Amino acid sequence: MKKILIANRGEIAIRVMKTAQKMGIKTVAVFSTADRNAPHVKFADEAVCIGKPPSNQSYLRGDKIIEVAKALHVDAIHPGYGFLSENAAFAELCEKNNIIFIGPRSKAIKIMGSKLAAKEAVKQYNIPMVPGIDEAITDANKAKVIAKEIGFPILIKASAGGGGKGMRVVEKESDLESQMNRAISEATSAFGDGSVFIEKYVTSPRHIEIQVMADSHGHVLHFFERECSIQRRHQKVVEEAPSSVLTPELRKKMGEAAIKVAKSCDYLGAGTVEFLLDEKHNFYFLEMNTRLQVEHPVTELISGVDLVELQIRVARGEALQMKQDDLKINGHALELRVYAEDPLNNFLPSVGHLDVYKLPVGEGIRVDNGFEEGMDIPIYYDPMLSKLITYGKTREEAIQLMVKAIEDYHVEGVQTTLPFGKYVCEHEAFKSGNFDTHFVKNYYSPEALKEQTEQEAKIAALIAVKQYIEDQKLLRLPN
Ligand code: MV4
Repeated sequence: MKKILIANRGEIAIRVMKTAQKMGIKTVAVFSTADRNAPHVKFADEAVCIGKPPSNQSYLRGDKIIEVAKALHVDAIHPGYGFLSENAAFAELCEKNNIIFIGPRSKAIKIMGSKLAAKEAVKQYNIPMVPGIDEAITDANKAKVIAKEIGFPILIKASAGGGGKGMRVVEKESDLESQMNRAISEATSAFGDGSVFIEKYVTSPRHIEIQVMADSHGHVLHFFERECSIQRRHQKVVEEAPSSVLTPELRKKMGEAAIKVAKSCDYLGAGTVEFLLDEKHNFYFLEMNTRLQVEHPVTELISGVDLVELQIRVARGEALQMKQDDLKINGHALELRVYAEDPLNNFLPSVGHLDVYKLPVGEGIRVDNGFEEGMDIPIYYDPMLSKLITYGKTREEAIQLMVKAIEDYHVEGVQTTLPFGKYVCEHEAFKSGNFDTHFVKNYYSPEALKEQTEQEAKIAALIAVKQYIEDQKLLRLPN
């Protein structure tokens, strides 16, 4: 593999290129006219414009990207996350054109893209799943019988849904029929597939996912868990590894379950198996994401591996060299997604010009960044500026480092989620490790953030005054 094309933009395009460079592989960037001067374009060995700013005229144009790849004699395409990364048709198009898709085979993408097909695939593997049904349901009377068996509250999910889209909680029987009809029509219009199913609603779960990697020689390894419960409207905001609630025994069980999920669909490459963990620490398989995830760096820091390097190696047919028992957790890592969004104004996108943009540096600090001072943030794409990642010997150290790194991250021109990240890191529930997926809803409000910011400003002012008085004394001047 001499040359790869990165079918993506922003921080993840740069992240992939860094590893390719390290491995002596040439890189090709593709870009839209909105990204003409973007860092990922400058970073690559070659770069080709593929269209107008909207994604469906550029980063989603699989046909154009293949055309560029063929013209520049590219051996493989890395899709990053989002865009074409979980598009089975694109993976197939690569295969047909003799270009390696750095990711799973299209069959695995297809199976895991459907929650019902995923349940079907893992059926024989003894993977714990939330009580519920494993086929699409349309008859409200049947649904009522099932719901009574499982017990309320129940959750209606769309088979084709993802990231919480098309989910409905039903508390009581009298709401079931109307909620089900709504879920079906919502799923039909959003995904072109009205299949819905029913599960017991786990009321206060943690969201824990396991990183897996599979080669083409039948080896599948897991690289431990990531705790992703701190999310807002299904958008993750803070992730960490390891989770503070997993015991070595539970970690081993979940890791083994994740490996079986990967085996059930003949997986290849990097994947993530999502689980819910209830209050009694029972775990349930939810779904598998068939891509490199945004939050992969926390896993890299605690396991000491370069996941992109492993992706490239297994894509070119190499066997994984390490054994499961060689893998150990070292230290603790946190990641904050830094978005150009205003935490004081309902997280509205705050696009504009980056007048000041200075990143924190130092031991234990990693910033996977896609922006530069002086740039405009395009309105066409996800407003994530970077991922701020900290690594320490202990969880406390990683949290302390995160607070310091947030203070050393200087952005002017747009509002960001940095103050929100600091609020989370300083919150008692977060520090204690005792939280679930309802953390943001339960503990965050703009007022609470303002209150904390004002308190800190007051304390800083008092310290400054005290210092001033001390200095005056030293100089024996009247204050
Ligand atoms: C659930 C659940 C409770 N019970 N399933 C949300 C996204 C999708 N991947 C699955 N999700 C959930 N499924 C049952 N049976 C709660 C959620 C959920 C959630 C899961 C992970 C992270 C954040 C979440 C926020 C709200 C709901």
